Amino acid sequence: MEANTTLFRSGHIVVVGVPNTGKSTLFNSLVGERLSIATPKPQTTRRTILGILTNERAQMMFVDTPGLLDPAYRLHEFMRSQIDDALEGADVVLALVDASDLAGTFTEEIRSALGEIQLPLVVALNKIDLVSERDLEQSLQHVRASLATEHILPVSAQTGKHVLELRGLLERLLPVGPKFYPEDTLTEEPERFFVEEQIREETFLRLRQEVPYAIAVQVEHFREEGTKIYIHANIIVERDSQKGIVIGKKGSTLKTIGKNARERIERFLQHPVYLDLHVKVIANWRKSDAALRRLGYEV
Ligand SMILES: Nc1nc2c(ncn2[C@@H]2O[C@H](COP(=O)(O)OP(=O)(O)OP(=O)(O)O)[C@@H](O)[C@H]2O)c(=O)[nH]1
Ligand SMILES: [Mg+2]
Repeated sequence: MEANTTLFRSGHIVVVGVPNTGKSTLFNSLVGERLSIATPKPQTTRRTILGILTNERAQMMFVDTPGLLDPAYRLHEFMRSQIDDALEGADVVLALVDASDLAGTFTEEIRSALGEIQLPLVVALNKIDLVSERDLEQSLQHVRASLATEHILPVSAQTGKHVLELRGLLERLLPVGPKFYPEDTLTEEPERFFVEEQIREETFLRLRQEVPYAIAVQVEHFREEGTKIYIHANIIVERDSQKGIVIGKKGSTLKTIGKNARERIERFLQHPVYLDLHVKVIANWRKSDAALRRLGYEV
């Protein structure tokens, strides 16, 4: 037996919190790769995403989830079930609250939900770059007084402040366990999924009000053609009027979305891409089980 051997740790760290608290931004920062899309609009994330980080001591399987919400559509029920499923497989729960909006993100309902968690619980007060030290101190006291967990950390997912400390703490809280994935595995999702998400992110950034919420993206073809990867993708909307908005005057909006999305995808795939984007209507897809299944939201 070697002296001084520490046991290898592994497990799922599930990131939860109300919409827009910065879960996906923090998840990306913890994993060290921009795997999950993050935008200023709430309810950006629709399904769980796995991001794996392996070092000599541990394999950390981070799971990003959609923001907790009251389901208004079948799509929301899918999002809700994604959170529940993720929590079932969790070894550690990382709950986010927004330090610049404690009242909106650390509600009575959230406090009682967190109080019921039987697993190691870490609460990250995110967006500390937006608040004064005095306000932060008060917020920390409030959160400490409301929850039994001793693991409460201020962070900024955006600037990276305290993210390494947070990662170290999460690693120590994992149970002893084996390596589930080869060391260089980053995720389980296929490349197509990330392509769809990057196009969807662009629609969230470009389009206003309800339109992004009525959008799904589906890659139809993905193949190498000469020196480029040829991608044919459909932007799905619910109504003809939304189709007009996505296309824009003389196609200008779709052109901008396409150009920006292509650049993102090229960075992600590290390869030149030809992106062939189309807009299609599937009437009320958010309410139809059959359409949701077709679009990869298994309900
Ligand atoms: N100033 C500041 N902004 C942040 C920080 N973390 C995230 N944000 C911003 O907050 C917004 C929401 O971030 P997301 O990571 O998409 O939040 P989310 O919790 O994943 O949101 P949903 O997927 O909609 O539930 C984005 O505009 C981020 O850039 C932070 O530490 N500081
Ligand atoms: Mg998100």
